[in-house]
Amino acid sequence: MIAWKKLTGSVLAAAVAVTAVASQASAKEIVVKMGADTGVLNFVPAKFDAAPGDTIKWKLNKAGPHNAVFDSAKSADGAVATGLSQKKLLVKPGDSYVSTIPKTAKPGTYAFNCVPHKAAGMVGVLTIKK
Ligand SMILES: [Cu+2]
Repeated sequence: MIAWKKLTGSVLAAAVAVTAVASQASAKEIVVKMGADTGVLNFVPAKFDAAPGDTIKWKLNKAGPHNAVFDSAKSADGAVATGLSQKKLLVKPGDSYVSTIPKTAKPGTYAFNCVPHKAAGMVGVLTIKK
């Protein structure tokens, strides 16, 4: 009886461990600051990787207004690029919006920029990896 209880306990522990690993592998949220802490017109990070199902939280940090618009001509999948775009300008620090990478998104690079500050170099690249 004691042995059976021990066995049951270890099976339960194994099940919990598997669940923990599965949740680590599930969708993550990437926070991208719009405007560096120093006030420089940058996305931070400007280059990052994500997987289908992940979300990108675009958060106005400094020196707005900013937006985040993907260039469909410079992206692996034009329709996905359009869907990820956030054209509305954010003005207040702390304001944010979220883009969700579709489960069916084609892997590759996706170029984005802040429309008002593109010429100033506020550009970035998302790489979608399976
Ligand atoms: Cu901007």
